[in-house]
Amino acid sequence: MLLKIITIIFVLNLFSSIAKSVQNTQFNETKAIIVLREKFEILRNKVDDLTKKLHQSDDGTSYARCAEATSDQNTEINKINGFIELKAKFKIGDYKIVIDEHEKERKVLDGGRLYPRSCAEATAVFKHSGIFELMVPDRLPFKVACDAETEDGNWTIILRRMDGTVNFNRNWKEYKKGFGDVSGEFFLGLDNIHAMTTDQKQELMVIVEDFKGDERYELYSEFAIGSELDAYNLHTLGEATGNAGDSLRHHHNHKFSTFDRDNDDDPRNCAQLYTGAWWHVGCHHSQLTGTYNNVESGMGVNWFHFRGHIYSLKRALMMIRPKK
Ligand SMILES: [Ca+2]
Repeated sequence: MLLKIITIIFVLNLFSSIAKSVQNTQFNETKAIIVLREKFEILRNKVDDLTKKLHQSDDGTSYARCAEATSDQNTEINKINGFIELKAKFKIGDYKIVIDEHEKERKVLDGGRLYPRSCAEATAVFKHSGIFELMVPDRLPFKVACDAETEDGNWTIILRRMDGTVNFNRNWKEYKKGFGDVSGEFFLGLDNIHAMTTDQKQELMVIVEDFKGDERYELYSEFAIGSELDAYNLHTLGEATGNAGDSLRHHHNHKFSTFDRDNDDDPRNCAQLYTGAWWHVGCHHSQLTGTYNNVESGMGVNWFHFRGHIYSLKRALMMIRPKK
């Protein structure tokens, strides 16, 4: 018990000294602030875990002693954290860096923001497809795959299926955050997609390909999803044009569901039943998150108006770009 209290106090002291060093920095490098804030969060979580463990294994006396011993540090830490937030926000207005993740090359531009807010901005600088870091308001920077070629480029890829190497049958938390490998199969994450579609009006391109090499597309003039509070509702879906068929219309104005978060309109749990998280209704006309190569009805990577439910597509892409 004593050891746990000592550990908590030690971590809190470490935490406090990092916070002080951040406070005393002149903030020449905003990226450094972001890294420090991440360390800060890790330490905060560690303290929370230790406190919880102590609470669970204790009759109350030691926990009270520990809380007393650490309350001043906690107050100070919260104060400093608020200060860091403010400073970070202030610096983010100062300059813009575009990093080409393949070449490890970076270009600094005058004015604007710290990072490009879309692939349109990133590829305007580098003139080619690649992996870049973006940042949109209220989000930490995140890596994305940009497509500078398809139909005049400027696309940020938000979902890609191509070889079945990544498991897409995942829970709410993982869909919220995003997963996979931006060089291969991945999902960008619902929070990032919400932030991007809120920051700027976006159009959506869906590309689907079967195993015979027949490639189709469907372009939506507008696309936006709600926040987590709204279960990432697909509230905006503009006019569709293309030759793949409009298999997303059915999902317009529906909430997102995962196997552990059933927000569909069906007595069943669609995401669990069809092994794919989507804006399920009762259940789906499309499910680009389905199980790769699974040709059982509705289980695979489906785009109903192209190859129906008893077919799993070879390749599927969803990508967005700011509307002109
Ligand atoms: Ca249900």
